[in-house]
Amino acid sequence: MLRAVLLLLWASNCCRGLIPFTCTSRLSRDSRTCCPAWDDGSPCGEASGRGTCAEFTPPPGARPSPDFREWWPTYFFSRLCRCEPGFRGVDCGECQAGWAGRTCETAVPVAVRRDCSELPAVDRRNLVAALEKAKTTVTDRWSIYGSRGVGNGGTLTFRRSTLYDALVWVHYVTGKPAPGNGRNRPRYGHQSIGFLTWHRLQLVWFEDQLRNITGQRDFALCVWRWAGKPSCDICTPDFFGGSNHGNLLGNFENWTVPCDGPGGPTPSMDIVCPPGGVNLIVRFTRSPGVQLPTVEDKRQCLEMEEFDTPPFDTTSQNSFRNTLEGFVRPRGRGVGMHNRVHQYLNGIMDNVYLACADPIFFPVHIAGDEIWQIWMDNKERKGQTVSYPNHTAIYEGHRGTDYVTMFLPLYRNAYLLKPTRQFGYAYG
Ligand SMILES: [Cu+2]
Repeated sequence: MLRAVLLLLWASNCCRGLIPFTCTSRLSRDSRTCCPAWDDGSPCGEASGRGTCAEFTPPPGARPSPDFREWWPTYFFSRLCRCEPGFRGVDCGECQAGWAGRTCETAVPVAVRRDCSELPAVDRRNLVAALEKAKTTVTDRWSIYGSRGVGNGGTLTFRRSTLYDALVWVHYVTGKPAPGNGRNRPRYGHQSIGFLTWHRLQLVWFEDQLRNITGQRDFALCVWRWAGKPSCDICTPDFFGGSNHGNLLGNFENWTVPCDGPGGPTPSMDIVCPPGGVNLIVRFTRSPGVQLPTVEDKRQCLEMEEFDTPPFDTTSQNSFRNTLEGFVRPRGRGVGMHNRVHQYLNGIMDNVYLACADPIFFPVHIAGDEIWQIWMDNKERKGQTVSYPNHTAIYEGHRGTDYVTMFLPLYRNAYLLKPTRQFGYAYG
């Protein structure tokens, strides 16, 4: 009995990295190859023209790093599937978004992210049930990197986890500062130009996995359009959880926070994911201390001319990305937009490492993604093309040519500027 409990404690808490389960066998790890066979028996479906097993290496001159996040994904793999147009997935076994069928020949409608506040009760229940399933289902698709700290190149260990906790882990480890000591050195996925692309991929990836575990091909999360709201109207016991003297009430009130043991939510990369999250550590709160961003805040944000500006960090001025992320507020004091919503919701949502342990993270970020899409549409209407800046000041992991850190299949930051329909969703 004790042994079983200890095993459970260890299995659910020890350290975690998001790697396809099929690629964590000794064979593929030692060969540093992640080119699983598709249905036709050939790696990456090569015999059916779906993809090829291709070489991925750090750029010429890049120093090898003990930090597994740097030059993603080359710490783990030097060969992965590169899919032909129309196909995607770790083994090129899936169709490009918007297409289905064995040879991806049938067009299918994209999923629609609707307004959370107007979602009918039946759809609310369906959405909550999908999140609950993700929180409790141990994924057979993904495993979590389980070696302690950085620089353990020879002994890579992997663990299983629930789908939701795997995603929390990815955000957690991405939220730790990037290697190096440069001025204002950003975290991966935050505080710099890759903020929007990283989170777009996170949302796309998660919705994709939710479709997979629920079997609902058109499943989408919803958008909580927070700008201009007087309060959180979806923070109710029957939706994203109400407030009960600083704790969560109703849905998700029993959810745990992985990786939040001693030293977990700190910049240290030595601690990969300390124990925590086994007990019912209720750390979600809904205790607003600030106002949500206003309609005027959103208008000013959409007015920004440039996608991002040097030095591409939290000090960037006249930058759409930095204004939307919320480090600057054009005509107001303090933090703005996205950062302000995190502050407003408080609790674990105000913790850069573990914010997405609280499922309200997703509708909050989806609203940011929609504002980005509106900004892109406005640009297009004016006949202006937006391209991902190419500048020497941009840090590793945030450059247009870098693969978005910690996600497989691989996407380059610059690719994520494409219209959302290319990624299988639209706003409604
Ligand atoms: Cu956020």
